[in-house]
Amino acid sequence: LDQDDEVKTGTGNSMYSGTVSIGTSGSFSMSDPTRGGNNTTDLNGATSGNGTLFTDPDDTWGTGAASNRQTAAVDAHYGAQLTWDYYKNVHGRNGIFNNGQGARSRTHYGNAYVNAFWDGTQMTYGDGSGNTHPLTSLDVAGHEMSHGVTEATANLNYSGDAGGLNEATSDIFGTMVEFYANNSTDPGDYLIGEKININGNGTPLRYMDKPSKDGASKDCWTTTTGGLDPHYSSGPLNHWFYLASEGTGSKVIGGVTHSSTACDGSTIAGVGHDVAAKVWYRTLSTKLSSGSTYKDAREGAINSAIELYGAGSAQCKGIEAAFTGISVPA
Ligand code: ASN
Ligand code: ZN
Ligand code: CA
Repeated sequence: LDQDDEVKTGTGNSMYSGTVSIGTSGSFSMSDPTRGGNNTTDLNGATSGNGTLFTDPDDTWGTGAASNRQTAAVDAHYGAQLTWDYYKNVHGRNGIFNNGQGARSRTHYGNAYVNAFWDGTQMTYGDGSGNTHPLTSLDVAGHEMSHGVTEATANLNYSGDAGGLNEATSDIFGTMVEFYANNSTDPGDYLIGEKININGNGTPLRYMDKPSKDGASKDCWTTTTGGLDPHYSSGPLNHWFYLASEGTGSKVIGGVTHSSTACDGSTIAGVGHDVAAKVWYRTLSTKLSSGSTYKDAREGAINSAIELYGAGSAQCKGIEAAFTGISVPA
């Protein structure tokens, strides 16, 4: 271990998650040797290149305000860290590629860029525009990096039913990273992007309990679902995940009142988000492939639940009932 690779723990003043501990190294770089070398760079408005690795003389980073350019980096680095830890500690996955290799997170992409993306190799975050804050919240980071996990496993297409399964997988694990972080400032809530004010009016980007609340996503699967933009055909699987986890009815989660109903009006008892996520990770990594459909997802998830919990288990019944609850037939 070179002196400059020495493992350090920095203090980050994040925008969305309060004061957090972040993995750093040397004296001091925003590069995390304990997580495959996950590192965070400053594009400083560029739209290409690797950016410049963030460094700091005292290992205390950011101020919590977007005006300090380290702040977005703290959130991005923390998001990569929590996503790494979630996949490692919950699913035994060693990084996005399951090879121990970390990834770069590039911040301050372009000018007033209102998006974030995974490009097959690395994460990139825009600063937002107008009322929209930097796109570096925990659920967005978990969402984008989970596109990498999907690519490295089922490799779901980005069109047809598979496109919706792809997008929903990112929302599911983005939400699970939020639950895993257990951060009181940004609790798990089955909403996507509630922190970044992407619509400028305080509403989130997506709602898993009732996806149609965004005005475009579908709650229930039909034969026309696959023709939609993947961000809308994701609705039924997001709804499945909520129903499988929490069941039908009304409850407050992460300070948000959710109310979910099954498409056929049935009553569903949730089996908890940890079970639903375990089943979905197994489905993604062992049952699905590029052209998979919602029907394949149902069959794969039921088989995964049988393997994990046994046929006839309450978990298996809940997983199956939730697929019926989004109108995916047997
Ligand atoms: N933020 C978007 C997403 O992950 C980027 C894209 O259009 N693929 O869905
Ligand atoms: Zn996405
Ligand atoms: Ca959220």
